Amino acid sequence: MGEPLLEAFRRGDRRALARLVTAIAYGDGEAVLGRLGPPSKTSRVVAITGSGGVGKSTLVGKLIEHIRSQGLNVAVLACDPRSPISGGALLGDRFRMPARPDDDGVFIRSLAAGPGQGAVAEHLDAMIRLLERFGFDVVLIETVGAGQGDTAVRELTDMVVLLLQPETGDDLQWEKAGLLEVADLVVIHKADLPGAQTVEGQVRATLGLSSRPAPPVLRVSARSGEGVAELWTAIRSRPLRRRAGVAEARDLLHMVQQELAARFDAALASHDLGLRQILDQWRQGGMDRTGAITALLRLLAGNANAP
Ligand SMILES: Nc1nc2c(ncn2[C@@H]2O[C@H](COP(=O)(O)OP(=O)(O)O)[C@@H](O)[C@H]2O)c(=O)[nH]1
Ligand SMILES: [Mg+2]
Repeated sequence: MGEPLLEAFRRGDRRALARLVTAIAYGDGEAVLGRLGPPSKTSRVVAITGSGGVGKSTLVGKLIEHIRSQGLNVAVLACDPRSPISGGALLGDRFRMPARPDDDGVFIRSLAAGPGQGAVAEHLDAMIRLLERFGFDVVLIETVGAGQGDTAVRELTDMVVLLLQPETGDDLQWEKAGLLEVADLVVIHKADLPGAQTVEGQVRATLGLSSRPAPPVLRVSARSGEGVAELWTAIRSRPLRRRAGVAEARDLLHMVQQELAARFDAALASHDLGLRQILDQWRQGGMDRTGAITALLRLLAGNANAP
């Protein structure tokens, strides 16, 4: 990753940001974070989760408008590219330009979530930290609440907002109970539809059975705008959960990995005797995995004046 690109990013160049997000999506960009240094401010990272069709994208669109009206910048990572963010006057649909392409306070990226959902979560972590370094006040993650992935999303974000909607069939009640476990805030969405009150009652009853303190339950409609401001107030009033230290430690690890790779290359290029001995032993089966790793780490640690 070239230094000019990083310089442009530090200057706040959005094309540089877009390129770095792409690099991270392809798994090439994680090392960049260490070189960018620690973030100058902390973003509020919020997952908007719920099954397909519950209105996540539409609500995210509304939230963007509301957050912008508060004078805050917002980035969105949509992990469900099948349903593009289309809500609100601010944004067009996936194939149109946003209604205000000049608005530098909004950044939206759809992430292609193939069958390998795990990889998405992996890079999501790096992307969130990149967006934080760019200086966004708020980072919204739109994601389908699909069981396993939920815990990963929970760890990466400050809070998980779970969307439920009226007219959910009885067969989904169990699934709902599982999803409720990870929710920091429950939104009964599409509150303009009949049945919202019934679902709210069911949700509160289920939450009442749990031993942990019940998360707030809010009724919201992206369509009518009801409850959007209240939702943002509820989101904003929660303490940030992510532990910044963990992310910084990972950046440090990436820096160490890069340094080791550089020293390894230098040792190879200079036909380093120690390296050759290790490689010979390893090849001939004279060293087990742990032994070889330890020997190589010792050697590279000692080559301190390499680049
Ligand atoms: N009645 C009603 N429909 C909504 C509301 N929000 C979204 N929808 C509709 O629900 C459908 C799915 O919305 P979308 O945002 O794509 O859901 P996602 O798959 O969760 O991202 C669309 O047809 C929306 O127009 C709402 O507040 N009320
Ligand atoms: Mg969607």
